[in-house]
Amino acid sequence: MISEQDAAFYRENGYLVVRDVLSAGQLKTLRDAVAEMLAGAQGLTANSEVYDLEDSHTPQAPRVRRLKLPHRNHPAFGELIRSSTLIDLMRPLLGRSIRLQTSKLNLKSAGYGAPVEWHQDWAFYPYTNQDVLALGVLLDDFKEDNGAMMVVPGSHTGPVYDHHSGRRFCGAMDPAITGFDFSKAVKLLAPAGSITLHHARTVHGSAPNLSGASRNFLLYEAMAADAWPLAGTFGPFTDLEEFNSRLLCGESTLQPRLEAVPVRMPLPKPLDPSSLYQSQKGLGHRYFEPVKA
Ligand SMILES: O=C(O)CCC(=O)C(=O)O
Repeated sequence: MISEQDAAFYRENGYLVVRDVLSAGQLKTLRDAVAEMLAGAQGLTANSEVYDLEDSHTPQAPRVRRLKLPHRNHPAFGELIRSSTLIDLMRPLLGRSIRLQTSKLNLKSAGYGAPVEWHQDWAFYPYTNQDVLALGVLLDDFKEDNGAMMVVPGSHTGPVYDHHSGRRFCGAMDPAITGFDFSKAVKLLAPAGSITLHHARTVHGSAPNLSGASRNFLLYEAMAADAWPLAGTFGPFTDLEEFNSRLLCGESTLQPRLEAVPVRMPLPKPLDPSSLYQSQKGLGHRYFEPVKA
């Protein structure tokens, strides 16, 4: 459980780092699961339902930048998000009824792992209320030079910034257009096994991994169960049974809680909406330079 002080820090700053949550044994299980999933990328010629590939990927020398939907594609990740360890961390921030939206595992490989341009998750998925967050599990140490995630404290209380380029949603904030001051960002440096929580409106991003070791980061997106999606959950909302199957604790409701929160719709869709990295290629001016292969 986190303390009342931790919850107050999260409410004020829009993020929280909880150090050393997972045991060495739990970390090993998760790292083994990553290795097991990665073995399936050998021979791939294009992105798939499970693998998001670096631009420099070849079938003989696989380079994966994201494992998609790890909670559905390996039991270790599905079990972790339903464990009381993670649920107890989220309850003080989201209330007693929590739903999972989705999960992803960003693999920043040594020397080239792809950057993630500045963005607010809320720009991708606005909800009827803003009790929405991402919980991140550090599978490796987050260090100065390995592309640790950075957040801008307090930005969750500001506007929802334009994430469009050429009038099309690209899932990234153009530094030249938004004029946003990224110098106030802080790097979330912590050992493997620590957990980060960031509010859906918090501005965040990360540089490429220039270090000699991997920086793997498992992310779950979760929200209060009475928050209903305004822009679907990566596709139109069609299936109540599926929606309710993602309840992690507490009760589902047919009465969304409405808050007066700023919203911009993530439309029209990116030309290639299959991945965050592909969508962000539409950005007019990049902040982080990817490493050339
Ligand atoms: O992996 C990272 O450093 C950033 C993750 C993120 O913001 C995302 O995947 O939406």
